[in-house]
Amino acid sequence: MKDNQPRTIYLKDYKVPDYLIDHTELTFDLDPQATLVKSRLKVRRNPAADPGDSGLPALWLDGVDLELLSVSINGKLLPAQRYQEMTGGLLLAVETPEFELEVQNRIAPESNTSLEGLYLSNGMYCTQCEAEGFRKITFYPDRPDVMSIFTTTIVAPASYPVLLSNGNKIDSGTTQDGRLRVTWEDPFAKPAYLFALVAGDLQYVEDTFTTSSGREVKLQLFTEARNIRKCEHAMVSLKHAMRWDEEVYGREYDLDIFMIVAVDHFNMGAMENKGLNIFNSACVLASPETATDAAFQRIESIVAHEYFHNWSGNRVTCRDWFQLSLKEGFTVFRDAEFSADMNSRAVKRIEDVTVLRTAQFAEDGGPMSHPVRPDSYMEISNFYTLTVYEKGAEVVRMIHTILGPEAFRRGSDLYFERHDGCAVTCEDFVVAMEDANDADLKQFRRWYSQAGTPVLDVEDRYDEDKGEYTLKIRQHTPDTPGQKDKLPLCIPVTTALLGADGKELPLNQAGATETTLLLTEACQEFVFGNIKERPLPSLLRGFSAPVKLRYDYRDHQLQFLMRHDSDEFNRWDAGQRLALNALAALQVQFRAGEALRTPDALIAGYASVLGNGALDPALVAKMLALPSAQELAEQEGEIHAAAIIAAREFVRNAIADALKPEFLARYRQLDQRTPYSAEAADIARRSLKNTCLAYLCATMDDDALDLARSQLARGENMTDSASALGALVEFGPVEDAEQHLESFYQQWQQDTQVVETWFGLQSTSASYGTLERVQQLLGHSAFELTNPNKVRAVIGGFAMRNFKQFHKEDGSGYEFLSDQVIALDKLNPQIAARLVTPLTRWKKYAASDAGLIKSALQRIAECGSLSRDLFEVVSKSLS
Ligand code: 0A1
Ligand code: ZN
Repeated sequence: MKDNQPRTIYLKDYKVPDYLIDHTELTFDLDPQATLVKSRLKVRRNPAADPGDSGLPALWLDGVDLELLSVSINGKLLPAQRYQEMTGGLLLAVETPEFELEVQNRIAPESNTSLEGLYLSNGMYCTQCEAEGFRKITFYPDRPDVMSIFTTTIVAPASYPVLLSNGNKIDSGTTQDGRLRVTWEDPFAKPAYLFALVAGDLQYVEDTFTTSSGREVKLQLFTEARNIRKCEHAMVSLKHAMRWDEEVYGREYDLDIFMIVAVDHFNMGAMENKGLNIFNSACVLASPETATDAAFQRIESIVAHEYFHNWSGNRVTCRDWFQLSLKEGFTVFRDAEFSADMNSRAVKRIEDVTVLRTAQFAEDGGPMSHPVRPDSYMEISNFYTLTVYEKGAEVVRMIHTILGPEAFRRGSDLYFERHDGCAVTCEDFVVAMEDANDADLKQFRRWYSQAGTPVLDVEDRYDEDKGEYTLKIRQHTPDTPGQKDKLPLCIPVTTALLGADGKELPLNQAGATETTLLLTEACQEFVFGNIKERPLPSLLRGFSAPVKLRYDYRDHQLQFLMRHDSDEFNRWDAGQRLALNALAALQVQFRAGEALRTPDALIAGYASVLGNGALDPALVAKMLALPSAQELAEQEGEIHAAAIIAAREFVRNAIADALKPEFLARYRQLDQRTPYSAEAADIARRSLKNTCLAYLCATMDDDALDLARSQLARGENMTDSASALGALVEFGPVEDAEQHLESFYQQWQQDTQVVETWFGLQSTSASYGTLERVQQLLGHSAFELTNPNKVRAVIGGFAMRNFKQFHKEDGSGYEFLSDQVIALDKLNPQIAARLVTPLTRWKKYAASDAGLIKSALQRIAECGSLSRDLFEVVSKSLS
């Protein structure tokens, strides 16, 4: 590793900025290798800053990979002794409390493969400034508490007819030498991380939205010409999101124009730049022929997420990056509720909880574990995590549960009103919730500062004579790196009690059948009186808190809950617990060298679900899905990869063989030839149909594989085609799979999004996606190491979603991943640092695997010059 190790930044060291920038005027003269950037800043001493005792402090401007050309103050070129160029920026001596600073610098967008700052994607200029990318564009106080009015002029050759930036277009024309010139002005003060610029030969679709107060907003979605037919779904989703934010949060859009641009090279899903959202193409472009239902739903939720940021993030932003969950946790909660309202609430919740349990719990128990509001970081890009986003959203959800919807809305109204135009903290959010409702969230605040997943151990007893039922709940949060001896949290546990007939028992005189128990102590008892029979508890309904709940349910009780629990989430969860019990027992049998025993209770449970025509088919599909190998790994104290794989494959095959006639009947019933629609009911139907198809194909019987072959041949929509192809790749004969893959590629090779799907189907296949095939894919003409989507599809698919091949006992998967991470780090540190994640969990694996994973990590560590991003993850994982 580097000798000059990256510095750790601490929340406790936060200081207000010394200077404010009232106005930022930027001019870009675009050129792939030599873009000229002129910035003119109106600088003013911050009255809130510490006055100090030695006059005016120097002004620090962040700047990375910039070629400095000149510095002027109040129109006069500054002599070199007045400023100092240092690693990471520029330090300027200051003589007056207010002045105009002009800086000129050059950058090379074409050589920028980090995809932070200004870069080129398929010949289109675009920017990504969150979190600290603006410093790769020009010298600036690149911190979110410096908010400024931006005016941006873009000059480019006529081959770039579309020139965009934030706000409203205020001027355009042609320069003397025939280039195009456009000026934009954003009337809302914003931090530099929300700045955006796009220049390209783009087409657009346009629509309008009339806000609740009657203002007409122009909506434009820009893409390369070949994708122009893939914009409709995002546009519809945007209008739904705009209406929903008015109705549910009273938030109206503020500019006269809202633009979205799709780009192929993008590190994340999308970015909420003011008035000019930039999207990863995969998260905005869709048509029925080319996108799966999952993609349609992802687009709806990401479009909404970015739009919602206009208030939760842009109008009210973060004071510093430790507060990231202020905008992300809140906005994820908002988009989850939006999606729940647009689709099936239970299914959305199940999907989110699955991510949380599989990946966030693993993060919270691993070397990078951190609180929702971290205390320190080396590289902030590493903290765009499931903890900050998803656990952060759960924290907001718990406030919503504890206060109730009306009180929550009062709190959010106060928060937006009180902090509009400001850069604030998570604490400010909680205080607004308290102040608006006269509530006390003192203990609740620990959710922001304590890392780790709390474990709840629940015991119960029933006193027949007294008619009293008691729940005893202990809570415990394990130690995490740098944090020991956690304090009890305030945990809402939504609960109901089921009688022998499967109905909920009344819990009070008014007849309420559900209550939210508020846990505040390490051990607490809750007594329910007037309970006429020994009940079965339905605990943590709707997953009311991000915890691991342990209660010793017997298999027959879980089957009972699967049939009767009126809380759909818990109904699904009962099935998951039943599957987890079966899979845990099978792992033990496998490791003891015993013959594996058929999981009869689980098969019976699945049979009852499959035959229940009254349930939402989307919920049935979720209930029939076994926990992934990754989720099973998260459950284990010590991970035995081979045992997990053997147990899971055995259970899947046993279910497939036992219920083949039922799967076939349901498949036939759901296989309707109706035109594609992305409505929830149709998505639900396809989802269950393709779940049935996957089980049918798992039998490897030719009649079942024929169903997949004919579904693929019909090619009615990408959901059905990709499911059929996936089943053939996983379960069909290799030559057959190869031939189908080849003809699919021939058909779709011009479509980037479909090619990404095609890569992913191969790399994640437990049977087909061997390391050799994955290595071949890296040499495929459609693969680019500089495109994060393709890296995620091939390398990420293999390392994160192909448990079987990645964990081959010879360690070849680990070696492969370390090679790729090392190569990627030179091009795109953010992506390298994310991709290394599967190696960071080495301590949880059984000794032989752990040793191999650790040495793969060590190889990376010994590489010499790692980026700050990768250094942080690797060094924390090895310590
Ligand atoms: N704020 C965006 C996502 C985003 C985050 C970080 C980035 O670079 C480090 C880029 C985009 C969102 O939440 O959608
Ligand atoms: Zn976000």
